[in-house]
Amino acid sequence: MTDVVTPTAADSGSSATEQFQQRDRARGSATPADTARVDAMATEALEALRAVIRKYQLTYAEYHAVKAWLIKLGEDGEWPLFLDVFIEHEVEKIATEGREGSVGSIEGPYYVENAPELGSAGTPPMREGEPGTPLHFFGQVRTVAGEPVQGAVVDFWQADADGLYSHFAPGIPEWNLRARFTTDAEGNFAIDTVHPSPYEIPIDGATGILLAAAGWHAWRPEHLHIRVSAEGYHTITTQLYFEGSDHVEDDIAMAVKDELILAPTATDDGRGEQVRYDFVLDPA
Ligand code: MBD
Ligand code: FE
Repeated sequence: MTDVVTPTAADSGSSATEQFQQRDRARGSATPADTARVDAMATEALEALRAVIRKYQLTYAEYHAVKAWLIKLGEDGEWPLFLDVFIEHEVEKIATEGREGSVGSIEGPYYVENAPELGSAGTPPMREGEPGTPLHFFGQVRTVAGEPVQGAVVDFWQADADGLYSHFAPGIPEWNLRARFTTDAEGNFAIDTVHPSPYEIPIDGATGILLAAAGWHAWRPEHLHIRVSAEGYHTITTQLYFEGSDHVEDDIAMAVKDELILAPTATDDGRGEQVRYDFVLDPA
Protein backbone atom coordinates (compact mmCIF):
# COMPACT_ATOMS: atom_id res chain seq x y z
CA MET A 1 0.00 0.00 0.00
CA THR A 2 0.98 3.62 -0.08
CA ASP A 3 2.93 5.18 2.75
CA VAL A 4 1.71 6.99 5.84
CA VAL A 5 2.59 10.53 4.74
CA THR A 6 -0.54 12.67 4.71
CA PRO A 7 0.13 15.31 2.09
CA THR A 8 -1.54 18.65 2.53
CA ALA A 9 -3.09 20.75 -0.18
CA ALA A 10 -0.37 23.33 0.37
CA ASP A 11 2.31 20.69 -0.38
CA SER A 12 0.74 19.77 -3.74
CA GLY A 13 -0.21 23.36 -4.43
CA SER A 14 3.25 24.86 -4.00
CA SER A 15 4.79 22.26 -6.28
CA ALA A 16 2.07 22.89 -8.91
CA THR A 17 2.88 26.59 -8.81
CA GLU A 18 6.65 25.98 -9.07
CA GLN A 19 6.13 23.51 -11.90
CA PHE A 20 3.97 26.01 -13.78
CA GLN A 21 6.46 28.84 -13.30
CA GLN A 22 9.31 26.69 -14.61
CA ARG A 23 7.46 25.77 -17.79
CA ASP A 24 6.21 29.32 -18.18
CA ARG A 25 9.77 30.65 -18.10
CA ALA A 26 10.77 28.02 -20.68
CA ARG A 27 7.90 29.12 -22.93
CA GLY A 28 9.12 32.69 -22.49
CA SER A 29 5.58 33.99 -22.06
CA ALA A 30 5.57 37.75 -22.49
CA THR A 31 3.05 40.49 -21.83
CA PRO A 32 0.40 40.38 -24.57
CA ALA A 33 1.14 43.07 -27.15
CA ASP A 34 -2.46 43.68 -28.19
CA THR A 35 -3.49 46.58 -25.92
CA ALA A 36 -6.98 46.86 -27.43
CA ARG A 37 -7.69 43.18 -26.72
CA VAL A 38 -6.42 43.38 -23.14
CA ASP A 39 -8.43 46.59 -22.64
CA ALA A 40 -11.64 44.97 -23.91
CA MET A 41 -11.28 41.73 -22.00
CA ALA A 42 -10.10 43.29 -18.72
CA THR A 43 -12.84 45.92 -18.87
CA GLU A 44 -15.57 43.34 -19.50
CA ALA A 45 -14.24 40.86 -16.92
CA LEU A 46 -14.17 43.56 -14.23
CA GLU A 47 -17.61 44.82 -15.20
CA ALA A 48 -18.98 41.25 -14.99
CA LEU A 49 -17.58 41.04 -11.48
CA ARG A 50 -19.08 44.41 -10.49
CA ALA A 51 -22.42 43.27 -11.91
CA VAL A 52 -22.40 40.28 -9.54
CA ILE A 53 -21.51 42.61 -6.63
CA ARG A 54 -24.48 44.85 -7.46
CA LYS A 55 -26.86 41.95 -8.04
CA TYR A 56 -26.11 40.32 -4.67
CA GLN A 57 -25.44 43.56 -2.76
CA LEU A 58 -22.04 42.33 -1.59
CA THR A 59 -21.31 43.38 2.01
CA TYR A 60 -17.98 44.61 3.41
CA ALA A 61 -17.73 41.39 5.46
CA GLU A 62 -17.99 39.40 2.23
CA TYR A 63 -15.54 41.69 0.43
CA HIS A 64 -12.96 41.10 3.19
CA ALA A 65 -13.61 37.35 3.09
CA VAL A 66 -13.04 37.29 -0.67
CA LYS A 67 -9.81 39.29 -0.30
CA ALA A 68 -8.52 36.95 2.42
CA TRP A 69 -9.48 33.92 0.34
CA LEU A 70 -7.66 35.20 -2.76
CA ILE A 71 -4.54 35.87 -0.68
CA LYS A 72 -4.73 32.33 0.71
CA LEU A 73 -5.21 30.86 -2.78
CA GLY A 74 -1.80 32.28 -3.70
CA GLU A 75 -0.17 31.36 -0.39
CA ASP A 76 -1.35 27.76 -0.80
CA GLY A 77 0.08 27.73 -4.32
CA GLU A 78 -3.35 26.77 -5.62
CA TRP A 79 -3.79 29.17 -8.53
CA PRO A 80 -2.91 26.38 -11.00
CA LEU A 81 -5.37 24.02 -9.33
CA PHE A 82 -8.17 26.58 -9.09
CA LEU A 83 -7.78 27.86 -12.65
CA ASP A 84 -7.42 24.41 -14.22
CA VAL A 85 -10.48 23.13 -12.37
CA PHE A 86 -12.82 26.04 -13.06
CA ILE A 87 -11.53 27.83 -16.16
CA GLU A 88 -9.30 25.65 -18.35
CA HIS A 89 -12.13 23.61 -19.90
CA GLU A 90 -13.44 26.72 -21.63
CA VAL A 91 -9.99 27.63 -22.99
CA GLU A 92 -9.44 24.05 -24.17
CA LYS A 93 -12.69 24.03 -26.18
CA ILE A 94 -11.69 27.18 -28.03
CA ALA A 95 -8.14 25.97 -28.65
CA THR A 96 -9.27 22.71 -30.28
CA GLU A 97 -12.32 23.98 -32.18
CA GLY A 98 -12.49 22.76 -35.77
CA ARG A 99 -10.23 19.75 -35.26
CA GLU A 100 -11.28 16.59 -37.06
CA GLY A 101 -9.16 14.19 -35.02
CA SER A 102 -9.59 12.96 -31.46
CA VAL A 103 -11.11 15.35 -28.96
CA GLY A 104 -9.00 16.86 -26.23
CA SER A 105 -9.54 17.74 -22.61
CA ILE A 106 -7.79 19.90 -20.06
CA GLU A 107 -4.17 19.32 -19.07
CA GLY A 108 -4.69 20.16 -15.41
CA PRO A 109 -1.96 21.18 -12.97
CA TYR A 110 0.01 17.93 -12.72
CA TYR A 111 1.83 17.30 -16.00
CA VAL A 112 5.62 16.92 -15.84
CA GLU A 113 7.84 16.99 -18.92
CA ASN A 114 10.52 14.40 -19.69
CA ALA A 115 8.98 11.32 -18.08
CA PRO A 116 10.90 8.03 -18.59
CA GLU A 117 10.79 6.69 -22.15
CA LEU A 118 9.62 3.09 -22.43
CA GLY A 119 9.48 2.35 -26.16
CA SER A 120 6.13 1.38 -27.73
CA ALA A 121 4.93 -0.80 -24.84
CA GLY A 122 5.56 -1.15 -21.13
CA THR A 123 4.67 -0.49 -17.54
CA PRO A 124 5.11 3.01 -16.11
CA PRO A 125 7.27 3.15 -12.99
CA MET A 126 5.20 2.01 -10.04
CA ARG A 127 5.71 0.77 -6.52
CA GLU A 128 5.74 -2.85 -5.43
CA GLY A 129 2.04 -3.69 -5.03
CA GLU A 130 0.82 -0.38 -6.48
CA PRO A 131 -2.90 -0.46 -5.61
CA GLY A 132 -5.47 -0.65 -8.40
CA THR A 133 -6.86 -3.23 -10.83
CA PRO A 134 -4.33 -3.99 -13.61
CA LEU A 135 -5.33 -2.10 -16.75
CA HIS A 136 -3.99 -2.88 -20.21
CA PHE A 137 -4.54 0.28 -22.26
CA PHE A 138 -3.50 0.10 -25.89
CA GLY A 139 -4.24 1.69 -29.22
CA GLN A 140 -3.03 3.19 -32.45
CA VAL A 141 -2.07 6.72 -33.41
CA ARG A 142 -3.08 7.64 -36.95
CA THR A 143 -3.79 10.64 -39.14
CA VAL A 144 -7.26 11.91 -40.08
CA ALA A 145 -6.61 10.18 -43.42
CA GLY A 146 -6.19 6.85 -41.58
CA GLU A 147 -2.42 6.47 -41.98
CA PRO A 148 -0.60 5.05 -38.94
CA VAL A 149 1.83 7.48 -37.32
CA GLN A 150 5.14 5.90 -36.36
CA GLY A 151 7.23 7.65 -33.69
CA ALA A 152 4.33 9.56 -32.11
CA VAL A 153 5.02 10.25 -28.44
CA VAL A 154 2.28 9.14 -26.06
CA ASP A 155 2.99 10.94 -22.80
CA PHE A 156 1.04 9.34 -19.96
CA TRP A 157 0.36 10.31 -16.32
CA GLN A 158 -2.16 9.45 -13.65
CA ALA A 159 -2.79 9.71 -9.91
CA ASP A 160 -2.31 6.79 -7.55
CA ALA A 161 -5.17 5.06 -5.72
CA ASP A 162 -5.15 7.86 -3.12
CA GLY A 163 -5.59 10.46 -5.85
CA LEU A 164 -2.01 11.70 -5.45
CA TYR A 165 0.35 12.64 -8.27
CA SER A 166 4.09 11.94 -8.11
CA HIS A 167 6.25 15.11 -8.17
CA PHE A 168 3.44 17.03 -6.42
CA ALA A 169 2.36 15.16 -3.33
CA PRO A 170 5.26 14.28 -1.01
CA GLY A 171 6.32 10.70 -0.30
CA ILE A 172 5.70 9.27 -3.77
CA PRO A 173 8.69 8.00 -5.79
CA GLU A 174 9.83 10.18 -8.68
CA TRP A 175 8.01 9.37 -11.96
CA ASN A 176 5.53 7.04 -10.25
CA LEU A 177 2.74 6.37 -12.82
CA ARG A 178 4.32 8.63 -15.43
CA ALA A 179 5.91 7.48 -18.69
CA ARG A 180 6.39 8.29 -22.37
CA PHE A 181 5.74 5.75 -25.10
CA THR A 182 6.69 5.97 -28.78
CA THR A 183 4.45 4.33 -31.38
CA ASP A 184 5.88 1.49 -33.46
CA ALA A 185 5.84 1.12 -37.27
CA GLU A 186 2.08 0.39 -37.20
CA GLY A 187 1.42 3.40 -34.96
CA ASN A 188 0.69 1.15 -31.98
CA PHE A 189 1.37 1.64 -28.28
CA ALA A 190 0.45 -0.39 -25.19
CA ILE A 191 0.50 0.66 -21.55
CA ASP A 192 0.24 -1.71 -18.57
CA THR A 193 -0.98 0.41 -15.71
CA VAL A 194 -3.56 0.31 -12.92
CA HIS A 195 -7.17 1.47 -13.11
CA PRO A 196 -7.15 4.99 -11.66
CA SER A 197 -9.18 6.17 -8.67
CA PRO A 198 -11.46 9.20 -8.38
CA TYR A 199 -9.59 12.41 -7.58
CA GLU A 200 -10.62 14.59 -4.66
CA ILE A 201 -9.60 18.24 -4.81
CA PRO A 202 -7.51 18.82 -1.66
CA ILE A 203 -10.00 20.06 0.91
CA ASP A 204 -7.47 21.61 3.32
CA GLY A 205 -6.49 24.43 0.93
CA ALA A 206 -8.19 27.53 -0.44
CA THR A 207 -9.90 25.70 -3.33
CA GLY A 208 -11.38 23.24 -0.83
CA ILE A 209 -12.60 26.12 1.33
CA LEU A 210 -14.54 27.53 -1.62
CA LEU A 211 -16.02 24.12 -2.43
CA ALA A 212 -17.18 23.66 1.17
CA ALA A 213 -18.48 27.24 1.48
CA ALA A 214 -20.51 26.87 -1.73
CA GLY A 215 -21.71 23.35 -0.91
CA TRP A 216 -20.06 21.87 -4.01
CA HIS A 217 -18.52 18.41 -4.09
CA ALA A 218 -14.74 18.13 -4.53
CA TRP A 219 -14.52 15.26 -7.00
CA ARG A 220 -13.18 14.51 -10.43
CA PRO A 221 -14.00 11.10 -11.94
CA GLU A 222 -11.14 8.59 -12.20
CA HIS A 223 -9.08 9.49 -15.24
CA LEU A 224 -5.94 8.90 -17.27
CA HIS A 225 -4.00 11.83 -18.71
CA ILE A 226 -2.51 11.55 -22.19
CA ARG A 227 -0.65 13.92 -24.44
CA VAL A 228 0.03 12.69 -27.98
CA SER A 229 2.51 14.55 -30.15
CA ALA A 230 4.15 13.95 -33.51
CA GLU A 231 6.13 16.18 -35.84
CA GLY A 232 3.78 17.91 -38.30
CA TYR A 233 0.59 17.33 -36.27
CA HIS A 234 -1.33 19.21 -33.62
CA THR A 235 -0.58 17.83 -30.17
CA ILE A 236 -3.59 16.25 -28.47
CA THR A 237 -3.82 16.84 -24.73
CA THR A 238 -6.65 14.76 -23.36
CA GLN A 239 -8.04 12.60 -20.57
CA LEU A 240 -9.85 9.29 -20.60
CA TYR A 241 -12.65 8.35 -18.24
CA PHE A 242 -14.62 5.19 -17.37
CA GLU A 243 -18.22 4.34 -18.10
CA GLY A 244 -20.46 4.26 -15.03
CA SER A 245 -17.77 5.51 -12.66
CA ASP A 246 -18.42 8.00 -9.87
CA HIS A 247 -18.64 11.64 -10.95
CA VAL A 248 -18.29 10.90 -14.65
CA GLU A 249 -21.57 12.85 -14.98
CA ASP A 250 -20.65 15.69 -12.62
CA ASP A 251 -16.91 16.31 -12.85
CA ILE A 252 -16.12 19.41 -10.78
CA ALA A 253 -13.64 20.41 -13.54
CA MET A 254 -16.28 19.98 -16.31
CA ALA A 255 -13.70 18.19 -18.45
CA VAL A 256 -15.56 14.99 -19.44
CA LYS A 257 -16.68 14.54 -23.06
CA ASP A 258 -18.71 11.55 -24.28
CA GLU A 259 -15.99 10.54 -26.75
CA LEU A 260 -13.52 10.18 -23.88
CA ILE A 261 -15.42 7.57 -21.86
CA LEU A 262 -13.90 4.07 -21.96
CA ALA A 263 -15.64 0.76 -21.34
CA PRO A 264 -12.88 -1.78 -20.49
CA THR A 265 -13.51 -5.52 -20.62
CA ALA A 266 -12.11 -8.21 -18.32
CA THR A 267 -8.85 -9.84 -19.39
CA ASP A 268 -8.81 -13.59 -20.12
CA ASP A 269 -7.03 -14.38 -16.85
CA GLY A 270 -9.79 -12.49 -15.01
CA ARG A 271 -7.26 -10.49 -13.00
CA GLY A 272 -7.48 -7.21 -14.81
CA GLU A 273 -9.12 -5.26 -17.58
CA GLN A 274 -8.20 -4.08 -21.04
CA VAL A 275 -9.31 -1.30 -23.28
CA ARG A 276 -8.41 0.08 -26.70
CA TYR A 277 -8.44 3.76 -27.56
CA ASP A 278 -7.00 5.20 -30.78
CA PHE A 279 -5.75 8.75 -31.24
CA VAL A 280 -6.37 10.57 -34.52
CA LEU A 281 -4.07 13.53 -35.20
CA ASP A 282 -4.90 16.65 -37.19
CA PRO A 283 -2.20 18.02 -39.47
CA ALA A 284 -0.58 21.14 -37.99
C1 MBD B 1 -6.53 16.85 -11.56
O1 MBD B 1 -6.06 15.61 -11.41
C2 MBD B 1 -6.86 17.23 -12.81
O2 MBD B 1 -6.68 16.35 -13.78
C3 MBD B 1 -7.37 18.50 -13.03
C4 MBD B 1 -7.74 18.89 -14.39
C5 MBD B 1 -7.53 19.37 -12.00
C6 MBD B 1 -7.20 18.99 -10.75
C7 MBD B 1 -6.71 17.74 -10.53
FE1 FE C 1 -5.72 14.58 -13.10
